[in-house]
Amino acid sequence: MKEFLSKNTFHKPPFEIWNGKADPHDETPKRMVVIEKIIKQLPKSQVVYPQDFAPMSIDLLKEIHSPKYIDYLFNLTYSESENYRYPSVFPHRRSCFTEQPNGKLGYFSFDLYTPVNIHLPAAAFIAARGAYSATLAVLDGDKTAYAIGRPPGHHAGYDFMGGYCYINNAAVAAKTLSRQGKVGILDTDFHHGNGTEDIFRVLQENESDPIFLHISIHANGNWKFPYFSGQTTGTDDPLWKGINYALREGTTDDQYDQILEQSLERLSDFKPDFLVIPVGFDTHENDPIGGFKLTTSYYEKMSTRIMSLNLPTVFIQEGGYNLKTIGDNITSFIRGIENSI
Ligand code: SP5
Ligand code: ZN
Repeated sequence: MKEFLSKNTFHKPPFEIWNGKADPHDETPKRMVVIEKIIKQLPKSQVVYPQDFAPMSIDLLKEIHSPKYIDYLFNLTYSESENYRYPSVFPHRRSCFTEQPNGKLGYFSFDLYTPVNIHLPAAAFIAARGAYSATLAVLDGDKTAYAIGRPPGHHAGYDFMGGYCYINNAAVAAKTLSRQGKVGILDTDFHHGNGTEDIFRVLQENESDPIFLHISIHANGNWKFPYFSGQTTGTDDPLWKGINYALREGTTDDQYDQILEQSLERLSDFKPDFLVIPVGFDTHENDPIGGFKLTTSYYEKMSTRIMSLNLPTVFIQEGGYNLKTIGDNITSFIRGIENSI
């Protein structure tokens, strides 16, 4: 399998603000440096670097994000410096727009974890091109491809950034695949894929026969970030809104596996032509910001189950923050993929 690797080591947010204080930022360049070392040694891996990524038009991004948001993001190259800017004030529910730079960032963001600087647009664009290139590989006939990059994407919504995410890489993949068929998206990151859900709700509002189905399995919002979304959906809820499974603290391999099986059944009922899988290893038992109890060997089972749907599949890297275990976890996950091709 080809792995499209975007390390973007120049994107280094110095801290995230938690409870009014600066904490070390968990989404570090080291994550991809560790992963690179590991995947280069895997027998069937073919690592593809940004210089060999396909060219991608910014217009594609305006099909999944609002043009106003994308213009804001790419103009940061002209308005910002090397210093990262953090929002301090957010619009409440009856707000207007502002051109003031701190206000504008607050308008397009939802947290204090996702700062911007002059280089941010380039980093986010390269990661999105990794997702696009992986998608083209699958459209060209590869059974699977894996965009392993940062910054991640699944918290970036139609017109907002947050949760370390700026451009929704999974939505880039899904939108591109939809040229040739229906797309099922199954998000296995620890956190709710609120950005991806938002994008496909906007694109498919009230659509009785949607071509995208978004399913997310994640930590309950009453316990973990991003709090304001992702409660378990009812069986009568319309498909265009997506499906959510909100799980509790301490979820084990077996408990997760049951939910995964249910999700795959729902996906298979939808009869997709392609799958997009945003993957996070922050579900691991030793993740510093997680709280599930998944084991390293479970990731092989997880990817084997996903591959059992026997569909062309694009995997997209999202979270996973334990630098000591992320290498073993991705190795286990890729083993399940390679053994199923
Ligand atoms: C892609 C992804 O996994 N984004 C997750 C962003 C959630 N970040 C939550 C950070 C929680 C605050 N940190 C508390 C650390 C205490 N030292
Ligand atoms: Zn996550």
